[in-house]
Amino acid sequence: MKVVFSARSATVNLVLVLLLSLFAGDVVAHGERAQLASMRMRTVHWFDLNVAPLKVKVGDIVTVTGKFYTSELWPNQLPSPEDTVYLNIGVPGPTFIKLDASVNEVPMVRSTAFELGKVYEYRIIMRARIPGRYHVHSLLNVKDAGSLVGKGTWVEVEDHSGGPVPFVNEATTLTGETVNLETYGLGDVFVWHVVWIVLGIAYIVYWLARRELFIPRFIRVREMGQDKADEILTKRDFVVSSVFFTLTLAVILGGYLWGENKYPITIPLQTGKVDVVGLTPPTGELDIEVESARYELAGRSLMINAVLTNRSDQAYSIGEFLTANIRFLNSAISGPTTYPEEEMVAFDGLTVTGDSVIPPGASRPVKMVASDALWEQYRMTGLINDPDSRFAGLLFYFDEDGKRYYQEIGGPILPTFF
Ligand SMILES: [Cu+2]
Repeated sequence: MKVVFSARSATVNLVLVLLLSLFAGDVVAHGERAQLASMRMRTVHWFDLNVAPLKVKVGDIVTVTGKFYTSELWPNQLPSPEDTVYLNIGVPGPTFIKLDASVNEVPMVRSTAFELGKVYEYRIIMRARIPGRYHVHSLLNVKDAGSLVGKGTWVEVEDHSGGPVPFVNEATTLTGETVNLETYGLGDVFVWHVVWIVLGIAYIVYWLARRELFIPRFIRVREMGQDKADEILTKRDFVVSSVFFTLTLAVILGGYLWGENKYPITIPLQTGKVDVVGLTPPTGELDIEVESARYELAGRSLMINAVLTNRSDQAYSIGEFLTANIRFLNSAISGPTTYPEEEMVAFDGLTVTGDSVIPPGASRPVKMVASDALWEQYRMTGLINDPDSRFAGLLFYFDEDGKRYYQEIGGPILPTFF
């Protein structure tokens, strides 16, 4: 095959790319749509998310709170948070400073492990650092599985002009020294980078001057045979290489001694895990047995047939189904539960056929339909490509006093194409 590069084809390609860019929408998603539908549905159910305040100046505090439930239908092929997991915030770059975090009121500066099927309440306190408009996500970094993100909330950060005090990012070390974290040790970082880059370049320059770089030598060795490879090494090559080798070892040792001398008191990065106990979800006394579930591609809806048995002495009303960060609300039941900035909410997304209210002592077959264009918008249609077609989500229901209960429901799912 012959590849021709001509000015004409380059122009045509350029025009094509420019034309394509006309059809591209705004890029505002940060992987929240790209992740596999099954991964979003069956890993972490984030809820009650709140980010406040939404408009701040550099140096101001922003608090992120929320809860999540670790799915009992966690995909088999995905490493589980029962091993190692770290709670963090997903924003583009170091735009905030994470000051404090807690999970179920346990300080969470390090990694931890989460049991499946439990509820965790978290709080992250951070300080705005760089002006801009950011989609702030809560996220869990699960070891070997990657980041699992909650939904985003836009936060606007203005520069601190007009603020009461200039922005400072200082910390007091254990030895009582106050350091500026924006610049601390930065000079040393630059110096050491330069030292190594210079050494590396000098080595390459020597071989450039020899007019024989790596690939020609490699080819020559292959032609001569491995056993004669030593012949292409001159005495000068040997001496220069030895000097570089010795120099490298000397710089490593020198750097170590210099570091010990400049920073005599250090403690290693702490890697131990924090223990936290998960909470049991408030299920009330409602048994839910999922009989079947279907995903209707054309109708962008998930249909769940279940038998609901109320063993309490109160009536329960089905108010919400939450999956993949999308909230499907039953407008007949759920009151003003969301805060206005919340994204991915289908206010009329959940319908319950029959009756949304299960009287005390009753056992009823119920058909729940979670339907909205959000399925399409958030690329949940990829569900049909899953080799392990199952769904999961949280079902929220309320007793007569308006108290909220919830539990996870899930099971196999069948797609329908008409
Ligand atoms: Cu985002």
